[in-house]
Amino acid sequence: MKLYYSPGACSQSPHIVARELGLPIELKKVNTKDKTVEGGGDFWKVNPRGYVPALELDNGQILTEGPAIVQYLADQKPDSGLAPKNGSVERYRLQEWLNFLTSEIHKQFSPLFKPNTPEDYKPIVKENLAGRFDWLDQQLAGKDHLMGKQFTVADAYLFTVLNWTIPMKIDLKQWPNVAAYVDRVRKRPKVKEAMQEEGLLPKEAQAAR
Ligand SMILES: N[C@@H](CCC(=O)N[C@@H](CS)C(=O)NCC(=O)O)C(=O)O
Repeated sequence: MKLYYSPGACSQSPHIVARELGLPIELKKVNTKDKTVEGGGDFWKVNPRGYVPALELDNGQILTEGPAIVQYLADQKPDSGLAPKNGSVERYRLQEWLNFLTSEIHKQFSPLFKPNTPEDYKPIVKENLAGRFDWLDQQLAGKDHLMGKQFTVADAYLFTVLNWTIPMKIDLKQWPNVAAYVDRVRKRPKVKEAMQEEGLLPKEAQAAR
């Protein structure tokens, strides 16, 4: 399989998941501005909507939308625990989280990254995100991960989007459970590996953590 990604973007979530599962995946780096693929290729032809992540399956089909991709990957190794069994109530709980993360966190961040967003709208965006972080902080109280002890694909997604608070200068210390969660997930060997592979974590920094 090939994963089309951009460093630090939401595609980091399926990248982490693939590594956690030990699935061999070829990484294809995309320039999301000019829609080119490193080494040659037109990304518009891979995903006509022009955004990462996109997963090329072994049969050549292209699967898009992060929440669908991470579940597909986890289902390649159903005993991994990265996604509860299909059809179980827990699986719907996972999907509840994935939908919350995609619509209420990921897409709330998006205007902060867009060059055409008016400056005076940005504080409103941050205020809306703060409200979601309040909720997350309550949900993470006394828990290692979103669904409890077990790390799931939802954690790969949440960790990825919470990292965007760094460039956006949102201090997670206001939400102690969320801050502790990010620190916990960042220490996972496969998470470190994915960040290093995307060029986000130099070797020295990795050793220091
Ligand atoms: N609905 C998509 C959204 C993906 C998305 O927002 N991708 C961003 C990076 S985080 C992107 O590639 N943006 C470039 C663009 O839209 O031109 C999903 O959940 O996978």
